[in-house]
Amino acid sequence: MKITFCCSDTKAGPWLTGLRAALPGAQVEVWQAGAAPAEHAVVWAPPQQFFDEQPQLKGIFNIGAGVDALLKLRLPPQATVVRLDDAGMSVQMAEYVCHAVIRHFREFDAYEADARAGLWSFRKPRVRADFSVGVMGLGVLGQRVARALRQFEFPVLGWSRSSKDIEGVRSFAGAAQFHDFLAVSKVLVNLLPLTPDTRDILRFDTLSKLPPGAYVINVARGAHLVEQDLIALIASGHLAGATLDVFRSEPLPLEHPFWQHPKITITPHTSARTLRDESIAQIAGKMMALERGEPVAGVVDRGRGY
Ligand code: NDP
Ligand code: OXD
Repeated sequence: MKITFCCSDTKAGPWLTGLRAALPGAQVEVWQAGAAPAEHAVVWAPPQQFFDEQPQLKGIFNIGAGVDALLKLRLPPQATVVRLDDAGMSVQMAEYVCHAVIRHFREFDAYEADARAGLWSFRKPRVRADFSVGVMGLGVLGQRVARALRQFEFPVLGWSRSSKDIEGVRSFAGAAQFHDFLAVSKVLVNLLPLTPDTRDILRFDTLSKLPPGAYVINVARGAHLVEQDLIALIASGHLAGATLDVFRSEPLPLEHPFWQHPKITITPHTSARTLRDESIAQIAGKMMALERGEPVAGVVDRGRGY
């Protein structure tokens, strides 16, 4: 079996070593223009030329959960596209989102500022029952996040295409229930895939449906959020602030207002990193299952876009 590896911004050496160890007998090489045809590809942000030269591929394994960038390319129509299915990302996402929710709920940012100013002052405790956290996207990552938030006894709501039955999580589904979901989400967490249906979904009219003083956490994709609308709604006082891990342009340009905004906390697309060893084990297992003609989890539905 021949495997070609084409991942921008990723050191190939350890991936090749890991894939070779996990798939003894397979020939694993870094793709170069003009390379011989392979059966399977392991990719992140490959150029169009890669697929133009490898039209015979059977399996395309994306070393990330989101496939929005991949699906913009012309892919071999017969190839099965497989994304990472957790592979150690969901626990990281749960940590990140719980940290952001709790930091906001307990006003730890204000306490940090007080401490730096030499102030010993208390704030009135906020009422947990008033802090419903709405999770957009109840897939692999969203469900883990929703369950983790329940451990802290926040009221948790979720919104997805199809309705879900998750203990302790109130499910809203589809466009028909979107506004009802927003109206009761005091904290909004975005974990949707980026598709034509979800691009710009966090914009003035939708964010305006959140209760006054709501807080936004975007950990999915920058293009879900219309950034100037967020700034306008914080300035008007309708939103309390935001924690953002993803941006329309990454790295975030130095002149961007988010860098210095006092009510916006940013991180550099790091909420859930691809973990190499977990990813290699998952990809190798799925490649062998595909070779045996068995079903695998995380197959992308190209029509749906995720
Ligand atoms: P999944 O495919 O497992 O889940 C997607 C969820 O979104 C599903 O619940 C799906 O509904 C729901 N959904 C999709 N389209 C719509 C829609 N139009 N309306 C309502 N709900 C919709 O994805 P993951 O949980 O694995 O990952 C989610 C995203 O997180 C990734 O696509 C990626 O962009 C982002 N991500 C960000 C990272 C970071 O470091 N910042 C790291 C990893 C991922 P249904 O269940 O009904 O199909
Ligand atoms: C992913 C990401 O989609 O890192 O996995 O954003």
